[in-house]
Amino acid sequence: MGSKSSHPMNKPSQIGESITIQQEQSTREESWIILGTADSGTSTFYYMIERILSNNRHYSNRNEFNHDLQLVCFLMIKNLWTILESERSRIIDLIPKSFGPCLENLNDKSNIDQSQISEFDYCELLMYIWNIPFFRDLFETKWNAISPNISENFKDPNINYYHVLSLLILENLEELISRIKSKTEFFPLALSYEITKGVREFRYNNILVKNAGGSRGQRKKWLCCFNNQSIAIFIISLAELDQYTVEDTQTLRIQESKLLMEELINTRFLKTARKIVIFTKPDILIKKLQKGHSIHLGNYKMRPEFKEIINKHELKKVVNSIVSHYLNFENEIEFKKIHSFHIVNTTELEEVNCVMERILDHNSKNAFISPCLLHGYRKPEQFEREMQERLFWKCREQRLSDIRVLT
Ligand SMILES: Nc1nc2c(ncn2[C@@H]2O[C@H](COP(=O)(O)OP(=O)(O)O)[C@@H](O)[C@H]2O)c(=O)[nH]1
Ligand SMILES: [Mg+2]
Repeated sequence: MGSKSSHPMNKPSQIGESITIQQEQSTREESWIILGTADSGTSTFYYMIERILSNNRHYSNRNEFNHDLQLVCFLMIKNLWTILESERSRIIDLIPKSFGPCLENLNDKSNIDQSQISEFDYCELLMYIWNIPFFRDLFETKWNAISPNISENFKDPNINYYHVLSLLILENLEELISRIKSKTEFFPLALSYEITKGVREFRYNNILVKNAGGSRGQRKKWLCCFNNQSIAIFIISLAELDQYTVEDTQTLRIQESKLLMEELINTRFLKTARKIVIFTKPDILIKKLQKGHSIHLGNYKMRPEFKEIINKHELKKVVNSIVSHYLNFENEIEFKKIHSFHIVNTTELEEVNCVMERILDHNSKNAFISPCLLHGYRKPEQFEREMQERLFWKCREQRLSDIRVLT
């Protein structure tokens, strides 16, 4: 299965054969495996494609959404408490007494019963904390200082590896707030952090999809699920440019993912699998570049797929150099082992859907490029934030005129 000679498209074509090909493709057993280093976005991609393939694209009721929202807000605050450390009590002093029961569950040692989560209003509490005047500056300062090398900052033996990993949920704190404010449907669990241990799978008709945990310890279990894979999806975070691995404080994530990716494209166990590379977190990459991060991975020829990418903060150049760093475009033999690549914000169902359509169309090599990278594209809340920022700078520069608009 999956070998080139057995592919129906390789047979000489005959009139009337196209229908047979389609039928053959839709009933043929397929096995997909989703792999990546820890925090690359594999669980999120798996979660989204499970929703898409099982036609579960919307919450069936408000309670189900509320449960997931409260859970993610709870996890955000719990992890916030860890990074705020001594500043935590300063915040707690400002929280109204009515949030008392919520706060009790956030004690270091308490563990909340997930079935009861909807009885608490962690969403309201998170919004309250977010609106405390000094909170955002405090959070930004702390987060910028610790997030590049997160395990170096938490060497305390009482905080284990998985706890440190889950702190990375805070990367999406601002995004969660903006989605709550937008009052439109979204999937809170896609912004959450789930630790995958071992291999899990779901089946949809003839497709079996597997996801394996990506931390160093978990990777030992990968080989046992490599047999007869028709598609191997390798996930890489575009936002890892300034980060060190959670497993050790010396290795850059970008180096580790590159080595792993080379091993995977060359392993004989995946020789016949269609290999697809998916770059995640383009939205976080943009935020990092806005904050002044930079990266130089070498001079690569600009890929034609990237011509529509906006070039603010050198985004086009940065995306091109990260993608080229991984896909080794200068080495044609290696490059040919990769079927196609896509850039997707995995937390957006519609974007994952576009990628899925391309994966399901066995002949498509057309790269999906997340609209957040493209010229002229802005989500409404992004636009609002940008406008507020502009207004702020105009006020700072005292460039506001005294003209009043009469309505
Ligand atoms: N903003 C944003 N966050 C993402 C994206 N992909 C994954 N994440 C977040 O990154 C974190 C790690 O993702 P996860 O799927 O658990 O990574 P895994 O360790 O590879 O399974 C989670 O908090 C996700 O919500 C993305 O494209 N954009
Ligand atoms: Mg995972």
